[in-house]
Amino acid sequence: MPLVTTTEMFKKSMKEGFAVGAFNVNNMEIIQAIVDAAHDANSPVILQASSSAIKYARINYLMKMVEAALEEYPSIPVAMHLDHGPDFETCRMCIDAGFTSVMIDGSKYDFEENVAITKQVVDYAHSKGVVVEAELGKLAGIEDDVNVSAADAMYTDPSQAEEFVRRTGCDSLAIAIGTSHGAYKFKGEAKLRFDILKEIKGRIPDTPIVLHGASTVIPELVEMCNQYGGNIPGAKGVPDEMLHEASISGVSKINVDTDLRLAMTAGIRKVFHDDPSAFDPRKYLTPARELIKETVKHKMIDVFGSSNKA
Ligand code: TD3
Ligand code: ZN
Repeated sequence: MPLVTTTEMFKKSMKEGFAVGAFNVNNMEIIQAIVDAAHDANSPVILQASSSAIKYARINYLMKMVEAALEEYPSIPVAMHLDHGPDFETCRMCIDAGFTSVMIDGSKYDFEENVAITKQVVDYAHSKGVVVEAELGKLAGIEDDVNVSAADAMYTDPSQAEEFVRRTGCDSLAIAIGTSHGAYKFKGEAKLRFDILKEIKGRIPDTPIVLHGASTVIPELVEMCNQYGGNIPGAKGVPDEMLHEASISGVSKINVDTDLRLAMTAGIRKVFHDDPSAFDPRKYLTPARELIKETVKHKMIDVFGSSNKA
């Protein structure tokens, strides 16, 4: 089937209590690993690219590879999404290039400015049949192009969320309940504000909720990186149990990038460690691709509950 928007998958996710994984892509191996996993799990899937990923891979290459994936797996619903769209122009470029979903991240602005820029993107996107994710509240940590210090981290205000969705007409809303981007999410115990999620869900029950910064920072992958020459001490993410809880508590989209990066790096490091004479990219990218696929499958089947929901 052609690329789909997230509308139907989110409707199903809210009705049946599961979350759809949104995985960041920037090269062929990552795209293949994710759609192979979606096929094996019979799961809907969202492929997403940030503006820096688009700069890296080039938009036409990304779209052509995604097109190839659709041809390979015609029965899997796939949405193509812009992650953290920084401005109207970038959103428009992606909409015009065939993305079926865009995020406008106005969380760096004050409330009124966020409403205004989001509304501008919604008007254009909807005129082209494309859906829009917006963000209210601030995540701590480092986003690809955005740098928000932990002190600025701000949970989403539920009453503001209601007004924001009503005034912008956005199709889904990313919220801040304690997650953050990258490999260092928590110093001590992992803690998410499920009480805030519940309150938001109570006020906007029909709006799909999105969780950013939701990688588990899978300990086995971190250990594997470190065992084979890496140095990533003290990394910590959101435990699987909490992501599962979120999946059955009204979160419809869960974003994962860091775990894919770790899987790729761990796979490549192991080959170089085991065989320092290796220099055929296929030799070190094949196990890396396999490790990404297993990581994505695990999330779909064991954590998000999206398997057999295609
Ligand atoms: O938007 N993203 C992906 C880009 C952030 C850079 O890692 C996410 O929300 C995923 O966050 P995580 O937990 O994978 O870093
Ligand atoms: Zn994000």
